[in-house]
Amino acid sequence: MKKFLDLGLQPLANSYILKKNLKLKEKKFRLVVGFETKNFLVSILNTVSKEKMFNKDYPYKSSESKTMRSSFAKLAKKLKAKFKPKFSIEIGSNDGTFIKNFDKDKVVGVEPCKNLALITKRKKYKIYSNFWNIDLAKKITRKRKADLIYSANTLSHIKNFNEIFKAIKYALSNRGILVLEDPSLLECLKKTAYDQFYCEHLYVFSTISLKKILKKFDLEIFDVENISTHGGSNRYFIKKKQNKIYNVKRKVKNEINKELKYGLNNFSTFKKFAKKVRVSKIRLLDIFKKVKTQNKKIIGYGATAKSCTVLNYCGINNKDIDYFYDTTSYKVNKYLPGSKIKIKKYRKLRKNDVDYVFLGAWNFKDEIFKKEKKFINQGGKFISHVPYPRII
Ligand code: JHZ
Repeated sequence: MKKFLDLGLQPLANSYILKKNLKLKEKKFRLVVGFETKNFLVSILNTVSKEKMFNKDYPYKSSESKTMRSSFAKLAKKLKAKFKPKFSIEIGSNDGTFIKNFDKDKVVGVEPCKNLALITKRKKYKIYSNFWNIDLAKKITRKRKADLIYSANTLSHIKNFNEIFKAIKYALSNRGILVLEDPSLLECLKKTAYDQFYCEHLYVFSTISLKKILKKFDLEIFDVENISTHGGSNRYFIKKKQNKIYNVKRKVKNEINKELKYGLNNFSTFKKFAKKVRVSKIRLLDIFKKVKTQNKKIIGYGATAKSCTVLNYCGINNKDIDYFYDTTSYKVNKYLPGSKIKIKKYRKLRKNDVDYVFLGAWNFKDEIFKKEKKFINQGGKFISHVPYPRII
């Protein structure tokens, strides 16, 4: 593992602080990112235990954005029509935004965060509130194997590949497919979106790295789609090697060629990226300084896990940003880890209240700009650090 990026001491991204705990010392870890030359895998070096990150108070809910709700609904419709799964499993079902598009007797969810599992259980879906592993795979598929396993923004959060993919292979029926969706390393590098790295994102996958990992389990990618969610993700369609129902599409080779052309197999590419990250920090701080000297008020929009990395890496705190707006009830009235910026219940932006808005949820820029059209028309401005620090 060769290190290429040091994002400094970071708190746990989704550990929003209660007011009464503001004075307590936060647990921090050094966020260092490295490249494994053998597998071309990019991952963070110091990891935090899964139980610390994914617990009964997990704050992130997929249903908070219209973009995700409609992306999941559209995908569910497509998967049902194309693959006709009799039984499906979702690994990391969050608050049920995806599985609610399936019949209750044809799907189960796996969600270790008990508060989220409960939301879906209340809607009468079968949810296993455990971490995905081989024992659970055996339990779930005792009577029937899965024709579809879906997992979005979850496998990049799990450390033990051996257990994970073995369990997936075990749980899949002979015609079964695995559909994975995670942020794309290529997009992350192209956009200098270094905030894709935080405690939960152990990996940011490339197609070339995933292909190598899957090979060890006799699994292979037969199709890939570039999708816009979470700042640019890849959706992989994966099957057992012996499954000959689906041919490997040309698109897979094209994606691999695109990544090789960009140099995702070369350490020097990541050294260059790290340099761009350092420049991005300087430019973002310049913008904040400029705006602050004009006595303008800055607030944040979308108290994302990603924001944690940016704010703590750049040393931006509650002196620079008055507060954040977020629609998630679990986050409201708490404080962002490290930077200790208060999170307030979302209100539509008004130019009378605020001049500049730091876009923590830059991945939902289109959705947010649509919602805040009035503020923009009134001359309100946004600050974004992706793909490069700028005022919009
Ligand atoms: P969003 C989380 O990351 C954590 P985060 C996790 N590790 C992961 O991989 C991704 O999700 C999938 C709010 N919001 O999706 C809602 C508004 O307030 O970028 C959310 O708190 N108003 C599992 O946290 C946040 O922004 C809005 O109009 O980086 C978005 O978080 C919209 C659209 C969102 O993920």
